[in-house]
Amino acid sequence: VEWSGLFHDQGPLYDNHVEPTATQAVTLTLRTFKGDITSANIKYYDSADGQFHWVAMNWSANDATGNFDFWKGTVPASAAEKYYRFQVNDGSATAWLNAAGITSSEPSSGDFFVVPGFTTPAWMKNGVIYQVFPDRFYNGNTANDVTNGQYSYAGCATEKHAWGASVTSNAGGCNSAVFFGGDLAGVDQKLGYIKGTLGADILYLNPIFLSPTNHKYDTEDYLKVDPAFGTNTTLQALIGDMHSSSNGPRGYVILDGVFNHTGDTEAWFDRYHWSSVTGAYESQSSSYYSWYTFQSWPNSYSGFFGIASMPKLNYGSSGSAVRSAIYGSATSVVKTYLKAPYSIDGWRLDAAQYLDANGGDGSDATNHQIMAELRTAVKSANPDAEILGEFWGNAGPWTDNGEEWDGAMNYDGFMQPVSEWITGHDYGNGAASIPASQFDSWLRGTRAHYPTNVQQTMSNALGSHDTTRFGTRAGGDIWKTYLALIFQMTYVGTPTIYYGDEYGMQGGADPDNRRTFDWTVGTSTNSAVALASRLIAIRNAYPALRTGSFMTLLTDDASKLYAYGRFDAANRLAVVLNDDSVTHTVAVPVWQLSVTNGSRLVDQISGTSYTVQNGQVTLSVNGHYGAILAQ
Ligand code: ARE
Ligand code: CA
Repeated sequence: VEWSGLFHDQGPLYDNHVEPTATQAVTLTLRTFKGDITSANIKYYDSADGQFHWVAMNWSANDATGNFDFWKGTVPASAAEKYYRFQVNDGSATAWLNAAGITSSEPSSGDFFVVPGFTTPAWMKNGVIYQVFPDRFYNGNTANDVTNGQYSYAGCATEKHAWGASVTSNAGGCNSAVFFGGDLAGVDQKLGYIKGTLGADILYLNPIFLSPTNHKYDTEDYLKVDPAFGTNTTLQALIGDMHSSSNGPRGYVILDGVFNHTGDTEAWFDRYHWSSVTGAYESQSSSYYSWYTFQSWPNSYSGFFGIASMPKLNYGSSGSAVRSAIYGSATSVVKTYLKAPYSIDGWRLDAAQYLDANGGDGSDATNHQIMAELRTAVKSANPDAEILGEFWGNAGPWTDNGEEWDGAMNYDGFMQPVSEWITGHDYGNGAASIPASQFDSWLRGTRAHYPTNVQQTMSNALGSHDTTRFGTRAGGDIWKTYLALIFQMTYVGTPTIYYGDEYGMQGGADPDNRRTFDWTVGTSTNSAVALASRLIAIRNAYPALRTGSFMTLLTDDASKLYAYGRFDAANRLAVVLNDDSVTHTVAVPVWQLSVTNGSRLVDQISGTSYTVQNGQVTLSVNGHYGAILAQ
């Protein structure tokens, strides 16, 4: 069997129902070299009966170039989740194909998923996220800036610093009480930049509810926007302007849901006795006592990573008061913001893996039960809302049954491989840059963790408020940001720009990764911003870059080149990336995409046009740059 002819994924040309209902059978297409095989089978596991089943495939057609055969087979409809792989035979040899790759012996993991009834939001698949850490983006209202002592009841002196001042020079170890004045009015005033200049249409805001710290991951009141960021009315105005199509595309808003823990100033806890409510910390007969978990009241209690200012919520069992307050009831936090007058479009679930009962760490079935209930609550308020979990590894346990999250922050399937390939930053594969072939197999392996509709809504960021800045990993080389942006905007998953990464903002670990946005650099005339804007426009122009197939075309470890196809019924694109510091001439095998000789392909970045000869396009690509060839 010629392995280089074999192809299948759940793109529109290879799977007729990527999000099947329980009554839709799924017809799968498998590609082989013409005449290469004598038989092909789908072997699928059906979770309803716990058995494997075989479906013989039939030859169906050739491609337009005559190089390939297409075989088809159908997995019958049912409500049950299924997993499939292919077996192909050429009379003497057998090969196996699944999402993890091609093998000569049968694989035991990495199968493609069929999850009937599971849909993820189309706007998330087709959008671009811009992530804002509100205190540091833009000060739109100086009247609400923090005043010294504003949150002094929380035990740390509040400090207002000048825009642009270093974030590392914080006094007294109270890093989180240092403010710069950014706010929601500022974000609203800069939507022309986010939606207009860049073309991003999804706003993800780090926490905005009342809390004494700049990051606000220690919530004091979930139903109140922090006064230093604005009012609940300011939030409504910002959401309204994101939803409006008058200042750019119709947009969406995702808020940070910090539901594993509250702050210790939350009235339910009230460690500093400011509230008239009797909090759990204040009395064992408090009606909120059971909302937290005390090992020894009052000073020993479960918290996020044991941090005293972040006491963990005790979710108890189904129907508990905490579950009801956070997501269950009509007036719960989750539903309040999903409904009018806010109408947010999704929640990013902070530290989602840890939500649990009785101070547990989330590693048992309780966490999944809570997440499934939370999904039901979210979708009941808005069926089109996004549930984006925070997890740093394989998030499959929360996504793959279609009952919990829609997607997750993609650290191990995007940020880490991109950084290891382009910057050599060590995430476990040594200090040197990994070869293109390893980059490709890393990407394939992590895609295989998820159903296709989850892959398409994974949040693909170069960095976040929890990591070093990509610009710093790249050693300040803006060309590495260019290359990373070209990959990000052409890869599978929702591109996510952490404010400032579009111009290569520098920054080390927390809190230095939260510097103030430099509005003298972040403008349409900045070369990286202009490239990001161009790339988003290209992504928006071609559905194939969002929901099309992904096919590896070339890995060249010596010259550090990588090329892949993105395609659907309407368009075939070939993306070429050069991770070397010098220009290379590269012959891209576009025959793999069934592009015919004599066809003209145009690089959507430079506008240069090329003609296909001998099944290839030959072009010269600058170091740390790329091309997006489209027919
Ligand atoms: C503050 C200081 C830090 C200091 C820390 C501990 O800024 O310098 O090290 O306190 O004293 C929020 C704030 C942080 C703050 C923290 C504690 O944003 O600035 O740190 O609260 O007060 C793990 C968790 C994951 C978590 C990351 C940071 O699993 O949930 O650690 N991320 C979320 C948010 C954070 C937020 C919180 C949680 C708390 O995104 O911003 O912090 O609400 C591996 C592991 C992961 C681990 C990851 C990173 O990959 O597998 O589990 O994530 O490393 O460490
Ligand atoms: Ca302000």
